[in-house]
Amino acid sequence: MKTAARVLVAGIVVAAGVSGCSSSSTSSTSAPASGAVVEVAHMAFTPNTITVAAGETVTWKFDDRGTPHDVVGVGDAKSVLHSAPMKEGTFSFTFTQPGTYQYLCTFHPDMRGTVVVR
Ligand SMILES: [Cu+2]
Repeated sequence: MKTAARVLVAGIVVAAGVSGCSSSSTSSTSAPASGAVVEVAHMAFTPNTITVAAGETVTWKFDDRGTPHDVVGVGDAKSVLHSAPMKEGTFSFTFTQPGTYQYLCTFHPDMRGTVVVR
């Protein structure tokens, strides 16, 4: 628990894998360091829906044992949110406009996720 706070300060949330803690209470954080991480593994985006503040960066962390995935916006989001296919590594996108952004993996269209920007 206290380790999580320390990791947030360091800004390396990716390495910690924020599995246990809900990120919904961090919206008032003044630091611009990105805290929103979506894990791309086991044929799914986790968490499936993530809420961030406008100006915040979401990082997708790809690690699905050699299975390629991507992050492509649905509808209007398609022109802005578009990662390369990745088997591992990270893709980051900074959301500046409030709204609801739905996205999917073009390899596996059943893999879907949502980013809510306030
Ligand atoms: Cu996929």
